[in-house]
Amino acid sequence: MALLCLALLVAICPMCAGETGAEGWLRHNDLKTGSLPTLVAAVGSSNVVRTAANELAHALGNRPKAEGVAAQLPAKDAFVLGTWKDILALFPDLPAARLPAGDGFWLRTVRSHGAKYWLVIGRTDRGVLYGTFSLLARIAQQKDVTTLEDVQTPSAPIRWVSEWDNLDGSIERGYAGRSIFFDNGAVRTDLTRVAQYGRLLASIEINGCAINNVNASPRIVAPEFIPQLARIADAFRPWGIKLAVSVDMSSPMVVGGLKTFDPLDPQVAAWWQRTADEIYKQIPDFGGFVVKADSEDRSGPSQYGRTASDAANVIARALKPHHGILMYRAFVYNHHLDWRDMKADRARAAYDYFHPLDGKFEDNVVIQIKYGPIDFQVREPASPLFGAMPNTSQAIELQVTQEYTGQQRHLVFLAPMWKEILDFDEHVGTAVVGRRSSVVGKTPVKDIVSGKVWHQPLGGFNAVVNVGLDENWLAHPLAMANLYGYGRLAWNPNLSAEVISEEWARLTFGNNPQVVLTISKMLLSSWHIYESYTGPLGAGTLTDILGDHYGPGVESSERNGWGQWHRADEHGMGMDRTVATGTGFIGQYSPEVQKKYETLAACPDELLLFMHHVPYTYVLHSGKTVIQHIYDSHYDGAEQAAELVTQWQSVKGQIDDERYEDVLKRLRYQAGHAIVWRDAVVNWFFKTSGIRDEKGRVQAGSVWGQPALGCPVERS
Ligand code: GCV
Repeated sequence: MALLCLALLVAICPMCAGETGAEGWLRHNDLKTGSLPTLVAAVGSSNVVRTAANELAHALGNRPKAEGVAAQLPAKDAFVLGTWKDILALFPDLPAARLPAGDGFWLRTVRSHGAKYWLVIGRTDRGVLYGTFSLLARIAQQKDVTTLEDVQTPSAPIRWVSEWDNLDGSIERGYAGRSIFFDNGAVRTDLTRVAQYGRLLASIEINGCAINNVNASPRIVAPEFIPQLARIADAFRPWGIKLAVSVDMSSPMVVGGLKTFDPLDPQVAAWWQRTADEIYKQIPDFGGFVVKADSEDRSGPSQYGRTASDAANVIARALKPHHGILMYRAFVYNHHLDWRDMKADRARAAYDYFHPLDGKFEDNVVIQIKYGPIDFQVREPASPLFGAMPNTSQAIELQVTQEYTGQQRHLVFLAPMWKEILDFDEHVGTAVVGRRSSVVGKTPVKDIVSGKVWHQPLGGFNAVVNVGLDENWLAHPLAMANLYGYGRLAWNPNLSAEVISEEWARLTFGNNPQVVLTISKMLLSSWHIYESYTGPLGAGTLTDILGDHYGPGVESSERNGWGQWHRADEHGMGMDRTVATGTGFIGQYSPEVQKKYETLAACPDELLLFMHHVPYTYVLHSGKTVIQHIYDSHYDGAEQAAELVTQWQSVKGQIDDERYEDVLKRLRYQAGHAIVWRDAVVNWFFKTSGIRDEKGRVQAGSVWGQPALGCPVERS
């Protein structure tokens, strides 16, 4: 039995000076280790378990004093880390029934041979690593770990992140510097940051990373590129992260030199098989592929009259012998819609394309569905597609990179929004016809994507993160709460946003109660604040959708084929998506959900304009008219954005100056930009509707605070 022992040299690290944010939530500098053992024993020969032991030793002891292989368990208090089969050999009395499934872990304290042991047990070596990070997080939050008995099982097998990095080193929708993976058409020589990213990801139980843009360069799977990918896989491997890549459907032509990429052509199938075989030869633990096809000018099966299942299956069959998976994105829509057609609706697209294909996919295909039917907006309903594919594995796609939500220049903590989506009950328990129609009870999105509702073999989560070379990964120090929150929810979607924000604040800024309270409060209010000064009542973000998706651009959604319409004109606003008179989108939901959205009386205010077109004078459940809500929410939102600055100022001197000043600067900018948003939106609606603000703040004839050339005609 291999048993590696690391003895700790416990050094106390006071609040570290010069905080850069590079360590994220893994700073390990507020640990009270007095009553804990000073020995870490790693059992077995797994490199991942060794990684876990080293992490624990470095975190608790700053650096281990000595390393050595022992023949047997030392007869003194120790942390003992290992997989079940190795630990059972040392502790045969452990009850096997407690062992968690999947990558789960079991933390348990036991007494034996006159010593006390803190056992970290995984069914897999990943489980040992996750258990170790969980134990460390408890110690860092100053929780009592003198007695442990905790078993945790992940919600779903797929807990991935995606990076939209291009081979030239740029990142699509990335806001924190250039790629950590690529530069100048090749994989970087120095992959130190990749290994560090692997550590961060492992600490939140992420087990896969797709490293390149879904608008993929076919070169990513070219024979000369595969050895470069293998270097990235090597950097991730100690952290249990599987490498994945996004592939372009036309690769068999562009890279393989074939005359076609028709998924039903045997030569195409053979090319995918050869390519997969070669990848697995060099990267035996490769995770699989992500595919974006027939979307936003990407090539796809429709070019040959084939379906998404034809396309997915030809690649999935090539991966299957190697246990690889194919994540096929449901983000397929026509961006040349006719905006004059009141029945046209981009929101319908994913369901219309994929629902008829349910049950036609290989069992290693996972349909990756964006949380809402449009595109990462500040407020969308949960996609109806989650409730419509009982015979297909699914994953939810979230966005940590804040494309439409302030691009890491605005503080927007997204866990509360993700919670609403994950908890949303699709009510498909009894509505589904087919071989899995027996499901009863609640069917929230989180239980559908985990595979629980319809007993799917696969399923889970994939979030677009887009970390960059910026030392603190995501540019805004507080944006890291989104990456942390994503991992925590993928592991356990039943956690509350409150618990997650508090954990993150403690781990990132220390345990001072006032600091923790202030930061948690700021995080938890930030999504609503951003929504208030940007997009009202489910109408979308009202951002500049034709440019960089940042800053106000109310007009940009209209009169073009992109289908992000809010249909605001001089009379009213909103998309009529009802079954009765609109696009019929609401009919894609189960009857129970339809009841919630189809009538004005039942539709919740926050999604009103997503589901209905109403006059500006329509009175909301809140008692306000739509137009007054737009005015009030934008003024309130901008005011609250300014209050974020004041709240942050209350932690001055209680955290390090570096991060304090960095965040302060960003919050001040946000408060200013919130005013820009407010004025642009309220003036546009005043000018368009001619209805005055009952509080008199929106000035007739004034746009951007300047007298306008043409004054709107005021109506009341
Ligand atoms: C990678 C949105 C983004 C695109 C992105 C696309 C997608 O439209 O603006 O940059 O492309 O979504 O998710 O594929």
